Amino acid sequence: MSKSTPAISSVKARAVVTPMARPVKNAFGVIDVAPLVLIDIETDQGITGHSYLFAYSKVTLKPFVHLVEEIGRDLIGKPVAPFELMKLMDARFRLLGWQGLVGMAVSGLDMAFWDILGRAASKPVVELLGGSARPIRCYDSYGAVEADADEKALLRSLDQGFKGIKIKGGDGDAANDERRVKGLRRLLGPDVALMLDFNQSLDPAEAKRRIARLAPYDLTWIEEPVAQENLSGHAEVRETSEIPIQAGENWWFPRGFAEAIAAGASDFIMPDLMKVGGITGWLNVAGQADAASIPMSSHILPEASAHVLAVTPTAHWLEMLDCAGAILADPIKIADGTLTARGPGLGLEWNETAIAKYLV
Ligand code: SMN
Ligand code: MG
Repeated sequence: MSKSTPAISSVKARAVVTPMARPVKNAFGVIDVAPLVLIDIETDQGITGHSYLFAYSKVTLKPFVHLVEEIGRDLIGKPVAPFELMKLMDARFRLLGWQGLVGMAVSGLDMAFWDILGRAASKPVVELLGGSARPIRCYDSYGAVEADADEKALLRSLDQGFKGIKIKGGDGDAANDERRVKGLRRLLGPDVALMLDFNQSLDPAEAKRRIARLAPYDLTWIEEPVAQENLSGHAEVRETSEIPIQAGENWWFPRGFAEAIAAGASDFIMPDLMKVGGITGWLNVAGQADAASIPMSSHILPEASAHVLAVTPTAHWLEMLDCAGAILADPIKIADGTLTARGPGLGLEWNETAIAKYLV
């Protein structure tokens, strides 16, 4: 029973650029490949922890890999105690600041720490956290799709049991958004949740105008209508919106959520494990959301999100957007529109043959 906590012996990172299962057209362009940073942390007990980060840009991949390894090098010999390590990394980067690649690296390391603890206990992370693996309701996440051109894929999502579909807007004018939403609502029928993501593309006045036009289509949420750092702008949009506002994928660490909640920026929140401070940061925000009665969803990283949403008191929706399936030995499977966490740890095993193919 009294096995000691594993200690970190090495931290390695690799970059891959993999094909996306489905390109995601948004207000700023098309995401058609997934630049990923894969993290492997070895310990003195022979257990290796894994996590991955969606790096957004190919341009910053190399410095990102270097950053993960350098931050990790500083932690060699330390016991894998995520809470302690988070405090240490907070202190290390307090003066530099950790919004940006540093924060994503810290979050990725935290996820791999929890993976190690799960593997050491031969348990899925969700059980370490006091929960149990249970089916989490998912929505299928699309780009700027059209009811007619993308009908086949959308109907397949419904066949898979998805009860929610998210699409993007803001890539054209207000009439374009309305035409798309109207078409989707007609195709999906009244019982499927439909969400619209503006990816920060509007200013508050324009957002208010556009959202007013969308009121008849029973949207579950409007996501990131304005710039993520414009908390008062979010609150302003929310004040007149008949549709709930959703945001959080670009808010940093628990403190960022405390500020956003205090500003009344959003009806719902959706932290991204890569920006909220990994599992450790997520747990903090889950407590904030519970105390404030705010429904909480995830952003990408479906594998790890299935673990933490199962211990999130106000769990709302899991975003199904597959960025890593191409390099995982056992990619996630949707069952009747739900995803269930798998172990040991976070349940991530690499497909080394695929990694060799996509390695940068
Ligand atoms: C999004 C962000 C990053 C990658 C893919 C998709 C988007 C979402 O904002 O919410 O899915
Ligand atoms: Mg989004």
